[in-house]
Amino acid sequence: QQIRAQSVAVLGAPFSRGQKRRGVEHGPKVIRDAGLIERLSGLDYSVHDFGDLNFPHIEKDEPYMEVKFPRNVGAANKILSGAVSRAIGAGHTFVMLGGDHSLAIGSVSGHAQQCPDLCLVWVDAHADINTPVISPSGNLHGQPVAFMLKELQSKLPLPGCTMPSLPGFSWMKPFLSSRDLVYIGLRDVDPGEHHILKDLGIQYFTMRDIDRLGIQRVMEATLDHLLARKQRPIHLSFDIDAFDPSLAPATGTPVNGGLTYREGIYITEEIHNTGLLSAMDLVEVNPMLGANPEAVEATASLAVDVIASSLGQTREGAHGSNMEIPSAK
Ligand code: 4U7
Ligand code: MN
Ligand code: MN
Ligand code: MN
Repeated sequence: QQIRAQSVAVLGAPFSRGQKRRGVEHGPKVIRDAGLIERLSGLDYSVHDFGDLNFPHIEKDEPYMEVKFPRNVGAANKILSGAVSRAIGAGHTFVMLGGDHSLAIGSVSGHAQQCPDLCLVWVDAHADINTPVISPSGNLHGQPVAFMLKELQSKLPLPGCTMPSLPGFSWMKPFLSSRDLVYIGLRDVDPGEHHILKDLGIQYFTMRDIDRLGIQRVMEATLDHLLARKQRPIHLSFDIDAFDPSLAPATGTPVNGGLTYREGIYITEEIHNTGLLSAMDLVEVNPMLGANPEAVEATASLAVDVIASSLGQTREGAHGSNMEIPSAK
C-alpha cells in the first residue's frame, strides 16, 4: 500500500503585547533552536517551516477600559488567523509557536474557519477566560477563551454587543460553544473566571482533579466529553506554564504545583492517539525569564517534547512495517 507522508506546518508568532513582560516574543526562536524541525522530520512528517509572522507595531495604542494594547493584539491575531486558515486549508497539521497566549484568539479562530466543528483542549495553569470587564490585570493573554465563546458574546465588547467594540477586534466574532472546550491543569483561577466556568458548566480538570483521579482517567473523561457524540478535529492549546515551574521556569506567570513531565507527555500521547489533532499552540516560553541559560534550554526542550509527542513521538518506540530482524550470518 501507499502511505503518503503527513505534512506539518510550523509557524512562529513572535508577539508579546498580550502581557507586560518582554521576551516572550523570542519563544519561536528558542523552540526552533532546541531542535523542533529536526525532531518532527525524524517522525516522518514532511515539515513546512513557514518562518515567523511579521506583525505591525501600532504606536498609538491606549488602553481601552482596562485592556492593554488592544489594537496591537487585535491586528496580530487577525494576521495569524488568516495564516492558520490558509495552512489548514492546504491540508497541513498546524503548529503555532508563541508568543503569549493572546495569540490563541487568532490561532483557534483561523482553525475554526476551516473546521467549524472543532473542539478545544486547553492545557494551562490558568483558565484565560477573563472578559475585559472582569480581568484583574487587563492583559489579553488572560482573556483569549472569553473572546471565543458564543455564550459570552453579550458580555464582550465586540460587534453585535451593546458595548462599544474593542479597537482592533472588529474582524472577529465568537465561534465556540462552551461544551466543546475542556481545561486540564488549572490551579490559578480568578473569581470572575471561576464564576464563568461554573455558570457555563465548562468541563475542567484542575491539578487537584489530577491528584484525585490520575492523568489516565482525566484524559479518558476529556476525550469522552469532546468526542463521544462524534469524531471531530482537535485544537490543542498548550501553555508551557501548565508544567511545574521546576520543569518550565522560563515563563511569565509560573504557578507552583504543576504537571509532572510524565503527566504532560501522557496528555499529548493521548491526544495524538485519537488521530484527530488538527492544530496546536505552544505558548508562553519566555527566554528572558530563566535564571540562567540552562533554565531556558530546559523549558525550550520541554516545549519540543510536547510538540513532538502531540505529533506521534512515543515513549515505547516505533518501527516501520517493512522491518525485519536481520539473521545472523
Ligand atoms: B496565561 C491572570 F490575573 N489570570 O488574567 C490574568 F492571574 O496565558 C493571569 O495563562 C493570566 O499565562 C495568565 O492576568 C495568562 C492573573
Ligand atoms: Mn498560563
Ligand atoms: Mn495561558
Ligand atoms: Mn503564563
